[in-house]
Amino acid sequence: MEERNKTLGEFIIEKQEDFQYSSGELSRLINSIRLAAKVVNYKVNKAGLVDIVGAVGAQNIQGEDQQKLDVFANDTFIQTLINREIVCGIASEESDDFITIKGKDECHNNKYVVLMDPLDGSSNIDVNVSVGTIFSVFRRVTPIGTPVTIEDFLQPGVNQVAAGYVIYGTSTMLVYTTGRGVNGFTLNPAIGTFYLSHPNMQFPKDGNIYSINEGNYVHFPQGVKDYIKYCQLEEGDRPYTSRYIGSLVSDIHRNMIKGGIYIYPTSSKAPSGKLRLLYECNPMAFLAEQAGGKASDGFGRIMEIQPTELHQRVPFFCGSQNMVEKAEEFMENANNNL
Ligand code: AHM
Ligand code: MG
Repeated sequence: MEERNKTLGEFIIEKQEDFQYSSGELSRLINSIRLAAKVVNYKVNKAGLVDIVGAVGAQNIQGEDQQKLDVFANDTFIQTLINREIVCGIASEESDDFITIKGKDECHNNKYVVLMDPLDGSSNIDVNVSVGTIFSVFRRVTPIGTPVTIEDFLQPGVNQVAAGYVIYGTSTMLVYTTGRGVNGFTLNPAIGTFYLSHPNMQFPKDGNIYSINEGNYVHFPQGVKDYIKYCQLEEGDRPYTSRYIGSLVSDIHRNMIKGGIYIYPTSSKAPSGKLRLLYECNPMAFLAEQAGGKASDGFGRIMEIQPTELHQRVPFFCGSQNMVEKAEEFMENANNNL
């Protein structure tokens, strides 16, 4: 019989067997994300065809209420996770506060919370550029059977049990980790099945791509300015090349495959940076580390930051290990010279 790639469903079952005593909840959770991703993918793909990119509350030509795609993605992921009764709480970049989920018999019996950015980079939709969903999973810290509290969500990234992203690109992929490496699955849209296409993804130790919004250059800290100049210097394997889509999932995905660094630093315009620790940086940091890369706030490990609020922003340096370490060196030197 001809060998074919494993499907995501088969992969999940196989991995579930590795955890002999686990209840299968995490597998079911990944399964729900797979389903929601397919629904969102379908809508994202139609974005250019139907009149869907308008503002919330506006009406389309048929007189129906329009829903923006990021709102649609948010509702789809939340509804799928609620329907399947797998998580006890959800926090989303789209909502001010977290949601408590009761589950069967009005009890709070599930043990996982999910934090997500349902459609990151959504400003790119209008111009047909790839966007993504990012998710992060933690075991709750408060007792099972009680409603979740903010404590369950404000956990450092090192406590993550799973994280991943979906990239709605030239093809749609789901890339995730449960702490045993990173695997990528590509959707076959004809039959709606994800196939294992990128087993054991690895960030090259070095790279020659730097990804940063250079339009903000004058507002960057000195260490970042110095690092950019270093990237541009003609020496050894430099100058590096610059690639910036402005869609975090796409920029990280490319750099993970080709080798590179993504930076969203603090600036005089955004003193804490732009990206959110809980919905964007922690999950990307977990994936990066699991793939042999590195994620830092310029001085220390992203995943060791103790969050203080749900929508906290942090500077983000993520990518090939040697490149991130070099950027950290520049940050430290600039600080020492203050
Ligand atoms: P969003 O969560 O509002 O979509 O913003 C996050 C996005 C990232 O995907 C991207 O890397 C970054 O913002 C781009 O920001 P900028 O346009 O300032 O370069
Ligand atoms: Mg976002």
